[in-house]
Amino acid sequence: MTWTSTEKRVALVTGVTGQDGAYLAELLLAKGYEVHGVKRRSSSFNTQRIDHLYQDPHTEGARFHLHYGDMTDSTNLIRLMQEVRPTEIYNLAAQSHVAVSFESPEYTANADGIGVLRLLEAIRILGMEKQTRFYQASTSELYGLVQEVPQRESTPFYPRSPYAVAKLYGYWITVNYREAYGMHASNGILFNHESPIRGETFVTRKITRGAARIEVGLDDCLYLGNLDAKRDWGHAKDYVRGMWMIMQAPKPDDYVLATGETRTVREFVEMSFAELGRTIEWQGEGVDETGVDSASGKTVVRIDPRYFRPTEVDLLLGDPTKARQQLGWSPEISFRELVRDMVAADHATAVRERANAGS
Ligand code: NDP
Ligand code: GDR
Repeated sequence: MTWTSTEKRVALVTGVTGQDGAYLAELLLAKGYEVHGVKRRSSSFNTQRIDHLYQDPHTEGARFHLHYGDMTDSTNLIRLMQEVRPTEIYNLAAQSHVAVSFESPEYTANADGIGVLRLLEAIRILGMEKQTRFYQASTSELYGLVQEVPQRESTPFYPRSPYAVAKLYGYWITVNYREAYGMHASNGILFNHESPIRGETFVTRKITRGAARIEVGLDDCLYLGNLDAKRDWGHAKDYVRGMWMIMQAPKPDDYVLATGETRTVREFVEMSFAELGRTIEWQGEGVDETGVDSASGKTVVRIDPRYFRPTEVDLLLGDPTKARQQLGWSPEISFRELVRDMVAADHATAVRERANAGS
């Protein structure tokens, strides 16, 4: 299956309302694709991240379309696929919060695990195995309990949460359909990637938003869980470019996308406050550890054990050599630029919110 430059490229993006979905839709539209996004019905607006891409479907030449759908509804997915007949499917939809997966394990398994099977089966039922390429949003969480550092494509998996176990199924069913039916189906094993539009309950955004709100006086303190966890954090813009590159490879395969650097949550806190001109001093130990703003002497970070997970992933550090060598992918945005980008955006929002609160 090779593409010619005159062929119409039609992408179906599940999870289009999420962080990666929004950046990927933007990228694909810029490349001339017709983009169909799948969004869930919700009682309030859930399209804030893609509102700037909206095109009135009545406009001639509109290339961005939204459809209602859900990863737990196979009839819906089959019908959507039949209607859109995508040349590329990016499966980004998932209950993506690791801590939440301990609260809703069955739903997470259904959406994140069986959901992948539903999409792959839809391709098969419609006889589109040779026309449609498939990307599965796999994750560094698959590595879980440390087996090898840095983690690469050959590192054994040891998932540590219902989320990671569900994603393990998604990973292997993608490999299996590739081998069984000759489909162009690939896994991107992506390490953590963040941005100003990252969900507010993931630790990076929670920190940059919290620090910004403390800076402008909207909040006093930020409550966090395990400060010792280490993550390989990159910028989502670099990673959606990597997803697209994986899909353009002549042969389907599985690739790690990572920066090759790792930092603790504690370091992320320090860097974020430093962007706002503050220095954090750590005092105490364990659940009594606090982060004190050295200029004012105020405690701005405390531990809340509620944010500890029943089983934790202590250390993630990826080796993206294969993606660099075979795809020519490497991240372009540094860790410092990532933190700066996120803090600047959250600071601007906090300043606006303070002004609104006062008016
Ligand atoms: P987000 O949580 O920001 O977005 C998830 C998207 O999935 C949202 O659009 C959400 O809709 C949608 N969704 C959730 N459940 C369903 C469902 N049952 N049916 C249809 N849509 C659903 O995640 P990210 O953008 O950060 O991540 C994208 C994908 O990549 C996910 O699969 C995630 O697990 C994976 N991943 C992410 C990494 C990261 O660091 N960001 C790293 C590795 C993998 P709604 O907006 O309505 O909630
Ligand atoms: P993660 O991201 O679990 O790696 O999954 P998250 O930002 O939630 O946690 C990273 C680390 O920070 C620790 N932590 C906290 N986490 C949250 N959310 N809130 C806190 O208050 C807090 N305090 C400390 C966590 O324990 C953890 O060690 C993300 C998701 O995007 C997944 O979908 C994706 O697959 C992986 O990244 C790669």
